[in-house]
This record gives sequence, structure tokens and C-alpha cells, in this order.
Amino acid sequence: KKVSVIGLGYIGLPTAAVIASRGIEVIGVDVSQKAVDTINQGKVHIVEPDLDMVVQAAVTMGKLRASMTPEPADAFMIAVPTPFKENHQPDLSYIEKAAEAIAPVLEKGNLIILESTSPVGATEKLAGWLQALRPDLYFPDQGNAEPNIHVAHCPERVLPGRVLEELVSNDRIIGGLTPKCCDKAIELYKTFVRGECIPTTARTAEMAKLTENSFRDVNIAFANELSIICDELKIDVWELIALANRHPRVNILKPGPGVGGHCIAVDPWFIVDSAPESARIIRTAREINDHKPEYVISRVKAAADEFKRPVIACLGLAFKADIDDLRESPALDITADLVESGIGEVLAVEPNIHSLPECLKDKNVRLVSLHQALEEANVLVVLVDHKPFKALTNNDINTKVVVDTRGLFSRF
Ligand code: SAJ
Repeated sequence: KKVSVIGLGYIGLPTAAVIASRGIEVIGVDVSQKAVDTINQGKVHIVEPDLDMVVQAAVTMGKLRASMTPEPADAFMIAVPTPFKENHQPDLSYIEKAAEAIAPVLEKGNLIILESTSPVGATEKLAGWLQALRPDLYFPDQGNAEPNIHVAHCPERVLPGRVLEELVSNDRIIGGLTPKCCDKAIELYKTFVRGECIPTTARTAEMAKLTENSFRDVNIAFANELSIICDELKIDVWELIALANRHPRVNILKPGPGVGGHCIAVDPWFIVDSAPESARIIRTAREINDHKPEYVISRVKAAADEFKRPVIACLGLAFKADIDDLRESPALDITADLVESGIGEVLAVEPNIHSLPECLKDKNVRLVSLHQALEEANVLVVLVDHKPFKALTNNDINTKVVVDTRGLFSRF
């Protein structure tokens, strides 16, 4: 058996490496020559705990190889990005390009799995695109009585930072275009997944993935709204949530500086786009979370106003704790905005990176150590709950004005 993984990013590469580690021949396909070369040397181009070891082992064993051109295989797994466009509409162009790339090498009996998070209907669209490119094959859901190609949507659900563990242990939703597609996909996932593989339709699988991330987004929006209400009412929101969560049926998530990453802040829009009139709480949650950085900036400006020469230390740039991923990070946006506003000197502390990202380069901001920030700053803005920041004590900060979006220093 041979498996081809299309897209060797945060999901595709770990998936390819884990399948290869089970002794199955895997060909990874990517449009980036650099990514392909790096992987073929047994190295990785993305940061994820233990991924380097697994990739190196798979390449050394000769089970994993990367290429820019697809070749025939038994199964194709598509793990390409599905971002949204300016108007919050899903951009399926990467899936369409993947379809164009694999169409020429498809053969009767192949299994095609869409792993990318997708709006409802995308798997049917994918089958339609492939059918148009390969009229000699029979795709499911295209009015064919007996399809000879199988298509399923099996959304990835792994948490960045715990990908290798969750790839194997999480349950998988297997959304086939037909029951036979489900059976074929389950057979493949069973080779490396220890969790349960649960069959359903492709549309339900698409919606399930979007629902999981929207559930988080709505719950975080509730917490973010509470944090603003509590500021108004002079209540410590962290104490409040801890107390409310003592109730056996209440489980509020944590407020923060906003919601980052490329999943939770994106996927709810796919539901809103599909059902704009009905998706009211989901849309509002997105707006509340997107507004939170502005609120934090206004709090920092008020804090800086207390000083003649404000020196503002932004603790954390990443989108969440203990990772180096700055993409779609509210912490980075807040820091960049404070730098632009010119209200004072800005220091950035991000222990997981070695140089400032492009958007902060050549600007009036310095990347400093936590120690240096504590020496120089009079305003501390806690944006990420990285481990070294959690270790700070009230003694370290009690001479500063602190805007704490992560509840590290709540006093109760
Ligand atoms: N956040 C809060 N408060 C919380 C939890 C999170 O403000 O209580 C913020 C984080 O700081 C971060 C953002 O939300 O900015 C997202 O972080 P996360 O760790 O909750 O999730 P992601 O985006 O890293 O990964 C999510 C996961 N989805 C769910 O937990 C339902 C993961 O399982 C998915 O595979 C991933 O999205 C994806 O690829 O869709």
C-alpha cells in the first residue's frame, strides 16, 4: 500500500510521518521546493515537539519521501490550507489546486481524503472538480451508480503543540460520500489511530469540525465579554470564573487578549458564510473576540498615561502559551499597535523567538529578556501565559502598573 499526502504543513507532515512510522510507504507532495528538500534530508521546516525525530526516522527507514510532483498511490490525503478571503468567505483555491495536481495520476479504486477544515459542501465540490478532470473515472455523488473512486472528509482535530500525541489518540470523524467511502477511509485511519473512527456523512463531518472550533470561540467570547463587564464593575474576572466553575454544570473558558491561531478565529466564519441569517451567536462571538485586542490597547494607553516617560513591556507575542507561532496572534497585533501609537517606549519579550518578526523590524521596539524588561519597564502587559511569565511573583511586579490579560497575577 502506498499513501500520498498533499500539503506538508502543520497537519500533513506529522500525518505523513506517523503513517510512514507504521511501515507504510508515504509520498508527501508540496509546492515548496524548500519544504521538499528539507524533508528529504530528514529535517523539518515547522516547529512541533518531537516531529523532527519522527520525520528523521521515517526518512531514514526509506518509508517517507517528499516530492513536488504527485505520483500514483492507493490513497491521497489532502491537507492544504483553507483560509478565508477579505469578506470572510472560505478560499477553496488550495483544495482546487490539489485536485488539479492529483487528477492525472488517479486510478480506479483510489481513496481520496480531504483533511483540510472545510465549509459544508466542500467534499462534494472536490468530487465534482475531480470528476470534471477525469470523466473516465466514476466519483461518488456525481450521479454514478457504482463509483470506482472513494472520497471522504476526515477533518484533522489535533492541537498545535500536541500534534503527534493527538494524531494517534484522538477519535476521528470519518465523513464518507457513501458508506463504502467510510469503510475504506476507516481501514486507512485504523493503521495509525488508536482512538475510535466514527462513520458519518461528509457534510456532517465538515460541520462537526466547524462546530468544535465555534464552540470554543463562543465560550471564549463569553469569557472575554465577562472580563470587560468585570472591569466595569470592579470584580476580578479570574476569581469570578473560578467560583462559577465550581458549579458542577458550568465550565467557562479563559478570557485573553483575543483569539489567535488559524483555526478558532477562522472556522466560525465558514458557518456564518453558509447560514448568514441564522448564525447569530457565532457571528457575534467572532466580533467580540476580534474586538478584544482594541480593548486591551485602550487599557494599556490608560495605564501609560500615569507616567511621564512610559516604558511598556509586552510579555509574549505568540498566539498562545509555550509555542513560537506568531501567525494571527492578538499579542503581536497589540504590540504592533502600541509601537505605532508612539505612546511610549515599547519592549517585547518573547522567549520562544530569537529575532523580531517582519512587522516589528526597524520600528521603535526592542526584543529584550524578561529580566531586562522587569528592570526597565513601568507598564507590564501580560499577553501570553508562557511558562517563564507564570513563574513571576508579586515581588517581581509590584512596582509596575500591570495590564494582565491572562490572569497570571489575579490576587484572591
Ligand atoms: N484561548 C483563550 N481562552 C481559552 C482557550 C483559548 O483565549 O480558554 C485562545 C488562545 O490563547 C489562542 C486561541 O484561543 O489564541 C486558540 O487556542 P487553542 O489552544 O484553544 O486552539 P488552537 O487554535 O491551537 O487549536 C484548535 C483546537 N480546537 C479545539 O480545541 C476545539 C484543535 O483541536 C484543532 O485541531 C485546531 O484548532 C484546528 O486545526 O482547527
